[in-house]
Amino acid sequence: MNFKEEFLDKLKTAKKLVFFTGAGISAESGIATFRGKDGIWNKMKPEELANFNAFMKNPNLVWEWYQHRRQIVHNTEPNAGHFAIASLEEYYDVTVVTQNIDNLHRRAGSKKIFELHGNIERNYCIDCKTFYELQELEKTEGVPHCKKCGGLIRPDVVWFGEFLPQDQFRGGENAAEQSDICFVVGTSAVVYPAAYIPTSAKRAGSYIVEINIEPTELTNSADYSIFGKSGEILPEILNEVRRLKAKNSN
Ligand code: BJW
Ligand code: ZN
Repeated sequence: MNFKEEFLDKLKTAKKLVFFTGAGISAESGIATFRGKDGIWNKMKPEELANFNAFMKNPNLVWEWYQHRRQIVHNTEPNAGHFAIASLEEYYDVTVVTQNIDNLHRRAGSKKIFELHGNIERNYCIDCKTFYELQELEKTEGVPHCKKCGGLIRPDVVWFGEFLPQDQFRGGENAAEQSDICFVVGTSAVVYPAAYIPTSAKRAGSYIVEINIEPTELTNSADYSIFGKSGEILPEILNEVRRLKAKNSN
């Protein structure tokens, strides 16, 4: 692929990269996205399941939905896109700011990760806030209860109407503002406040590169939009970096 000259120049001088990622980066690992033509939420309305009231109304149904998604996550692997981001740490100071809850960046080897919407492996009691790793929970039919107080246990993810973990959001926003290039990968960029991150990065002077299979809300304000699958484009970027760095060292 022939990348834009301006982008190649940025890659030559950049020191700090941020990857702001969404469900699309995990699509090639077999995890369905939320929106778009193959989105899970075409079949299931997000508002009906990913909010606290839905959980209180039907905790078993919501818990089972997450159990089903955990199964999918466990049976899959990071793809070439996740691995390319982790490999770029060899050449740059790389920070991943992800909206995904699937752990695939960590499993691919990325070290600095901010998780804006939580993590599907962690859980906590809605009453006493005790945290539970998945393996600590007894295999019950439906939602498990807290060993300390009997309260309902929920996944440690951020539902609609809930605040994002402030340390993760602040950390991600800071990294984006300090980055030389902010890649926006596989996200429809419609869910706030996460979607403010690329905007903050741009305002602070970062170069915004979008990678998506189709135009999004962000396309007009991105400095460069590359249309294609992230599992193919990101390894090509890594190859380009390897060529540039090899040339520079001669
Ligand atoms: C590929 C590809 C390939 C495919 N290669 N690309 C204005 C300002 C601020 C807030 C709001 C606002 N208006 C409304 C709100 C509230 C709301 C919101 O943003 N709603 C919008 C939908 C309008 N936000 C909230 O409620 C947030 N909290 C909040 O605002 O707190 C303050 C508050 C407190 C109290 C009262 C009121 C306010 C919380 C948002 C939490 C989002 N949670 C979820 C679920 C997480 C748990 C779970 O997984 O079950 O997070 S929703 C869901 O969307 C999930 C995702 O992280 C998030 C973003 O989705 P993402 O990643 O972009 O995926 P998709 O599917 O949308 O896009 C995939 C993309 O990939 C597509 O573009 C494809 O083309 C592309 N793609 N294959 C490259 N191979
Ligand atoms: Zn409890």
